[in-house]
Amino acid sequence: MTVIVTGGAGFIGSNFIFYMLKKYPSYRIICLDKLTYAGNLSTLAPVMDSANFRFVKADICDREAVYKLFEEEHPETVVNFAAESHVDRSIENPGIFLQTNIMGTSVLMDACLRYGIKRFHQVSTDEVYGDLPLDRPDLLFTEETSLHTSSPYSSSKAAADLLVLAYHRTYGLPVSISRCSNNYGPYHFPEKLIPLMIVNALADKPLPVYGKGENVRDWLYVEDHCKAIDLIIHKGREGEVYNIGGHNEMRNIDIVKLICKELGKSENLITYVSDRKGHDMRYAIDPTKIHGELGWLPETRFKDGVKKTVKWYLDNRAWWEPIISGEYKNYYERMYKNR
Ligand code: NAD
Ligand code: TDX
Repeated sequence: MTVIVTGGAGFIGSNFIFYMLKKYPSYRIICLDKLTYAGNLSTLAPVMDSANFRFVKADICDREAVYKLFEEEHPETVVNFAAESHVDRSIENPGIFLQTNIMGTSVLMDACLRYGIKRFHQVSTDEVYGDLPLDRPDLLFTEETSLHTSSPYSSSKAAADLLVLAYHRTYGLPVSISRCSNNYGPYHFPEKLIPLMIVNALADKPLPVYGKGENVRDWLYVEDHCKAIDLIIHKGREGEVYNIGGHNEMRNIDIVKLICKELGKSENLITYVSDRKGHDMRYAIDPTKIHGELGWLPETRFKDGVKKTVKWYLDNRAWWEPIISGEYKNYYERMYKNR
């Protein structure tokens, strides 16, 4: 089986590639990635020379490059992780989110139609459901929850989801969609909450908490997400959406305090800053469908996953130090100075 993994030089895509190469040594895995600021070729160094792995630098919006790759490789499966993924950047500059997340997805599906495919899997997000109130813990997102987006990022992901379902209904493309909650783990780009707090705390820099820090996210260790996608592409039903989440709701402020504790740093580093525009209050996934149909359950408990993640950042400074000393510095200034 040949699998194209788009966005495989990013956080979740790279973890998925490692997972797949280990679990299915007979599969051929092709990573197609544009290497934006969020893509890092050094992440893939451990597998770059594997006989059954190929890396191709290309933009999913580049029809010619995508068609050429399909012609060369004739993949059975495409898993689309490629996206602009950071909400704060989408608030600053929505255009590239629409381009990559919507147009890029349509180019990939056009290639699937043209060359034939067994499964196109779209990696989506719980953010397409909008948010839930803090005072209704009984409410969770199911696959039937209506789409109700808040940011340009989540709107672009919701648009892509609708397009994927339209290609299924109109052209019969064999698709599936997964909507996962917040991931954490190795290779997470340090613009996102957990890695940002770890690398700032290690440098004794302020830990910028948006608003009051009461917003809630449902955290899942990245490997559990990879296992869920593996199950969906092999056993999930065509045309279906599967929610993925670990019943692990945490307030941002409690996560930041936990990271301080793990690193032996003072909570005095915590600095409350002005809130994100349109900030979603709470996400919470109901994973009943994927559990019932495919037997998926999260395996890593949050307290173990956070310990593993903190240790990974301590052991892998060579991965993240070059990142935060480059263009990231300008981003950080723009986003956090005078906030
Ligand atoms: P990421 O930002 O770490 O990585 C994105 C990757 O896509 C990078 O390697 C980047 O170079 C590549 N890319 C961007 N634009 C591209 C283009 N036009 N052509 C080819 N490659 C391109 O993102 P992530 O956190 O790993 O998220 C991966 C996917 O999972 C995204 O679709 C995201 O919406 C979804 N998701 C993420 C989370 C999360 O918590 N991080 C949760 C649910 C869903
Ligand atoms: O400096 C910060 N301070 C802060 O308080 C940052 C970067 C974030 N936050 C808050 C905002 C959110 O409430 O922490 C929470 C998590 O923020 P992010 O890490 O930016 O993630 P989120 O906005 O929840 O989106 C993530 O989960 C869903 C991913 O980035 C998306 O790609 C995914 O779809």
